[in-house]
Amino acid sequence: MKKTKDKVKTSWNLQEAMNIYNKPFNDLLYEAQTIHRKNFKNNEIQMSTLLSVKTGSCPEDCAYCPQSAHHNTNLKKEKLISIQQVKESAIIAKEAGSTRFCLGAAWRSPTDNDLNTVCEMIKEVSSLGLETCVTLGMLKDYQAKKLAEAGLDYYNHNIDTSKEYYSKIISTRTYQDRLNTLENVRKANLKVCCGGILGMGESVEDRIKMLITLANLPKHPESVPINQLIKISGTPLEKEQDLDPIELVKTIALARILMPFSYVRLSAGRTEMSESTQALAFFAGANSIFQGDVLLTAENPNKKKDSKLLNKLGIVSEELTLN
Ligand code: SAM
Ligand code: DTB
Ligand code: SF4
Repeated sequence: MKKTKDKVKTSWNLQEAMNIYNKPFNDLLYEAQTIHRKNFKNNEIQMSTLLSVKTGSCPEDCAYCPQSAHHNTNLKKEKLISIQQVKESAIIAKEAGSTRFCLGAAWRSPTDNDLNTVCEMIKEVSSLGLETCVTLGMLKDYQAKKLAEAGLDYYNHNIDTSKEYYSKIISTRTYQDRLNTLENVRKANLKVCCGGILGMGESVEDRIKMLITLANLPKHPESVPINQLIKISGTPLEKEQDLDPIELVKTIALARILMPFSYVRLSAGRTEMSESTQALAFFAGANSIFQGDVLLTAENPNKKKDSKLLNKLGIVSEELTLN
């Protein structure tokens, strides 16, 4: 039977969202799972693979990031890699079952010259029958259009946390800068991948406010990555307190309820999560992961470990449906 689409709400307020978040755990998860199975295939998740095409020496001072030039993280810095290297990695990702290939660059914003090269990379990846996503920092409107013309599917640009907590984490750009880029991406008719990081010392209210910002955008992001902070030595957040897994799962459930048709990705930080936490996150509505033993620069569970978990849970990877 064809699943019918409900109307999407983009006017959530804090009290409404808090009332959902504060429901007893089982009620919250039941509600999230009910919405999830109404809108998605019950036991499928979408797989993406990341590739860092330009690593390190980023001028921005994001407190969580190993690639910021402001922190000393022992990272091997690299110039923009070749189109051929991108193609080879994309072929491997496709063979491993990924349907989307995401290129990341440690830039505040791309130069027009670099953007031309990334456009060529996008064409190569697309020609392999993979969805494409890039994350290159801030974009001007004409740059977003150029990416769209090259055939890009998704642009990733995270708001990371609440507007109120943002300045505790990043001082070299504003929340409004982030929102402006997201607007340029939408105007270019690209799909939006936008989420944030949990476990940076923010409050539960900050997390809820972050989700409300996403859910109140004129159109919900098609993809919502929820990252758990990977505590990288040398960054200001290296000694941050561990995130409570129950809070992670509740936040995912809230994301599922507020944005019922968006893919919610259980993103960075899975190496530190138990199988049970990940299983609960999938039950709460997470239906996408990054696969491959590295994210951009940090560790991710390897294929063997992920296959073992997904087999235990009877979850299969979603096939790409071309529209
Ligand atoms: N420079 C671009 C930007 O910031 O928009 C793109 C690359 S940046 C590494 C992509 C995203 O990775 C960030 O927005 C952040 O959400 C996530 N990220 C970076 N370091 C992380 C960490 N240590 N733990 C969890 N997520 C992280
Ligand atoms: C997202 O939200 N998480 C990904 C992707 N979008 C680009 C990146 C996670 C990066 C983790 C740290 C690293 O690998 O350097
Ligand atoms: Fe640069 Fe992006 Fe890392 Fe911030 S998150 S330091 S913008 S690479």
